[in-house]
Amino acid sequence: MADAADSELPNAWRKCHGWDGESVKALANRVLQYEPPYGVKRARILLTGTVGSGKSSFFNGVKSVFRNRIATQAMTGASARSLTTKFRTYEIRATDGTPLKFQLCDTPGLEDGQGLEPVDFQFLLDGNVPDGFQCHPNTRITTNIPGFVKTPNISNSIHCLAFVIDAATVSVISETIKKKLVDIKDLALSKNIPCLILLTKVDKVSQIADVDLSKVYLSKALQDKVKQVADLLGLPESQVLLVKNYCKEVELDASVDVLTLTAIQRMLGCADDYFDELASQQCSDNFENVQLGLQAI
Ligand SMILES: Nc1nc2c(ncn2[C@@H]2O[C@H](COP(=O)(O)OP(=O)(O)OP(=O)(O)O)[C@@H](O)[C@H]2O)c(=O)[nH]1
Ligand SMILES: [Mg+2]
Repeated sequence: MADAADSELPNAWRKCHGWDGESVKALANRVLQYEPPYGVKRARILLTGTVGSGKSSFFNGVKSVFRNRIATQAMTGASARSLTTKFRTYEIRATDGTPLKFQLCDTPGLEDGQGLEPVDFQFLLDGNVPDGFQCHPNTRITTNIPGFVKTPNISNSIHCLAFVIDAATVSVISETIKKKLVDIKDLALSKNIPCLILLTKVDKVSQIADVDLSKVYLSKALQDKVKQVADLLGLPESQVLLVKNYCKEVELDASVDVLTLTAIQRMLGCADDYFDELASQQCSDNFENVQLGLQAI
């Protein structure tokens, strides 16, 4: 049940091509056909954000679309501390078992005074951290962690960073967490890694979206939340994508899938921009001084 007041606008504040099963199929097909450019094997997207914002649920939602059933592979739930404690890289497969050309990397939620710090993201973004790495609340990621990937290449590194933010709690994010988020964003941008925001739990802040998810872009409350979270992180509103994760549903829902797939599509577009930028740098630098050479795939 949404708790904030909401009102329905006469016109949508963002375009959407449709909310039915056909729209899901069209969007899913585009994602199924996605191939990264320059012969890169796959795009890698890192999910970070506050505790309980829906990072693991988002991966489950993406898997659900392509498995045609509600998936619960990543553990999810409400807890004061991060439920996810490991760095996990998830592959998504089509119904015939073919792996899609992107991976989602899940991380523990950012906490006040403990947990992951911006400095850890240096290694997470560069691809030094192995899948399954157990994060410890008060220990930094260093070159001494077990399985540290010493010479990561483009297959290990991150090509798009998604901040997963709970729309219902964005107003009460502490200054410490806000600083962590902004520092992580600045670090990613310094590496030319594009950043997006997934604004989750839209059903909790908009009565309109709660009753009919296909009306998300008519919700005044959500339009305001998008502005608020874009300001919080210093990113353009166009980089904020609305998400409603599966939490109580037992069947797939086309509107949920449309939002999930729209977010994935934007992430893949961002990853392609990253590859384009890297390729153009390689040309201008004459293949020198580029840490992650595309030719190293
Ligand atoms: N109503 C609603 N609940 C959601 C949504 N997304 C996630 N949840 C619920 O929020 C809780 C936390 O979700 P998780 O996916 O575990 O969040 P997380 O970011 O992975 O959390 P940590 O790993 O603990 O940092 C779960 O109870 C989910 O069912 C959403 O879009 N709407
Ligand atoms: Mg989690």
